Amino acid sequence: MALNTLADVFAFIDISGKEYKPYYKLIEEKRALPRYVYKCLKDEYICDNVKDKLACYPLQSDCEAIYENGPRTDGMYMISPDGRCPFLVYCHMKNGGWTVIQRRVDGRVSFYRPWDGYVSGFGDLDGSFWLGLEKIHRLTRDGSQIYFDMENYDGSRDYAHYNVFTVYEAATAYRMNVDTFGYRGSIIELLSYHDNQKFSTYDRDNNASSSNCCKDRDGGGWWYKDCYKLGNFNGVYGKRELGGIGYGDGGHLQIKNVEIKIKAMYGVC
Ligand SMILES: [Ca+2]
Repeated sequence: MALNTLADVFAFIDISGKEYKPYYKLIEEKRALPRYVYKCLKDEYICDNVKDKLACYPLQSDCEAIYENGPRTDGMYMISPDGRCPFLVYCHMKNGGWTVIQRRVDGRVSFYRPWDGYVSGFGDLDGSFWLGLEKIHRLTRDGSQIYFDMENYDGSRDYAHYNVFTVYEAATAYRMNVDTFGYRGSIIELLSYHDNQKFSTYDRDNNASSSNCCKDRDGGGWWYKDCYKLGNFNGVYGKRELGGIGYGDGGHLQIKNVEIKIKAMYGVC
């Protein structure tokens, strides 16, 4: 039995339809499913202890693997990239299954968050959210594509697609590596400006800028350098000036909505 969907998980832990609903809400709002699943498995909340059970009930490693195993519907799925603690993600099943790591569609979720928030993730997987650096690291450690899907204020769309993207482990302050090989996009290539940068938040300034890119520019956490080109996607929603969501290319270009998604890379190196 594969635990790909929420329904699979709840079937597995044998919760009736009635009891299902409040926990579903809990998952959406508090991201509390793993702890609850473990509890139901009569286990401690220690990832290693669950490993054997995960092996018995294998999770898929990402949205692409789920896609290849059948489900083709956009939505929330349970994954484990490495056999360790499973977590929920939002999958875009167009073009073979992309795992969404960030989305901005409204101002209901504040992205001005401290380091710990950016590490563990926050928001609503159905709405605006940041998946979390530790999860992004686990998803990209073996190399990943990354796709930025941007909606401008005039309704037009832009994109930027990289074939090589990795986020390193916590000890490196989640340093990011990007390669421009095979870059495709409707905007000029800008992410390489951030290559090899550590992640910064307002309470953890890991960048070369003499300013605090987050505090001074309302940035919500990024692989800032001095401070950004691509981009300020975790900036203030709806702010149409410096500090708002957007990117810099000799000036700050505002965008309304953005979605960032990843998929394993292969056949490009
Ligand atoms: Ca700084």
